[in-house]
Amino acid sequence: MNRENIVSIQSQVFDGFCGNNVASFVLRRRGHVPKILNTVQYYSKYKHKGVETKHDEMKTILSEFKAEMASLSSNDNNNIHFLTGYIKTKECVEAVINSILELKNAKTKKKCDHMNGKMKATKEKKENENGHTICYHGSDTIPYNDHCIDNSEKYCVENLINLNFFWLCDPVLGDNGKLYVDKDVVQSYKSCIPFVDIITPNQFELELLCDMKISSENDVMKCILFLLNKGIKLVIVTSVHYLFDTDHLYLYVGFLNNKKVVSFKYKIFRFHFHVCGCGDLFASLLLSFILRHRGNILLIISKVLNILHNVIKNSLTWEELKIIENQDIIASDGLCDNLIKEEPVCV
Ligand code: PXL
Repeated sequence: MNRENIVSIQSQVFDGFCGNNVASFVLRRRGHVPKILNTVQYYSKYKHKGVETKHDEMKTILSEFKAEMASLSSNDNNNIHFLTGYIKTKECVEAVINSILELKNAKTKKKCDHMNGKMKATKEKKENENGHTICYHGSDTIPYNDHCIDNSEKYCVENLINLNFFWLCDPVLGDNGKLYVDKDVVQSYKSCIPFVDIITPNQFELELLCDMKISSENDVMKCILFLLNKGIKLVIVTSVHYLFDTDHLYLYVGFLNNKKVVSFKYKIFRFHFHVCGCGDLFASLLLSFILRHRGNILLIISKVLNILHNVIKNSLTWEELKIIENQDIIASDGLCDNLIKEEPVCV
């Protein structure tokens, strides 16, 4: 049986929409059953008053999850997907990283044991049948999906990341030059980069992770290349603004294809809407589309941007994202209106 375990580790607020207040609603409304770990319980995204989950408490919950995953039969395909967002302290980021890595190692080991068991059984069966040994070549590849019929087959998300286990890390650090988390969290994220599968920084977060100021497309490309070289499979820079074009934001996506960097950009109309939570909405939608739609990552990003655009457009007269009121758009396939088309970026 294929079981989906989405673990969303983010903030929770008493009032408003950010972190898990967005992700838990979005994922459930789209038919997932996420496991939710709240890193803080604040009054709101603007008033960081309240309680912070201690790293030991986070470890306790994650250890229980690890034990539960370990107790399951290796015949069951327990897919695990981590979605991480706002984490306030270095100790908590490190507790999360360690748990993700332990689970990943345990899953890899279980899979190997399972394959070895299968190989042994097949070998014995063949020996019994034929009286001699036949070499068995096990396959551990993810099957192609029938969405991959267009000529962008090479951009299929299932070819870029292992859909049985991945970590989508939204490295929530801050925006527009302002940090929301402890300063030393930046270093923790830098050290976990090699273990992340998908990363979704905004411009400020990208600058912090790569120690570089971004003022041109060339700078963005240098950062994307830096992250890909460290081992990240899919880099999505969610919002870059340039002084020469204040009416638009740019989203960049980069990944490796036959060891070459492939990069595309999306030119997005810029609403004058300065409400946090849009990044959280983007990341949770992205996770859902990757799992449910699969196929061409460029099309997935277009659909997610389309939903985001419509939710923001319908929230403009308020000081908050209208998540509940736009639930049908959030649950949709993202195909209404015109999709923003990607443009190739030459590196
Ligand atoms: O949207 C990012 C975010 C998440 N969680 C909390 C925040 C913010 C941004 O301000 O304050 C608590």
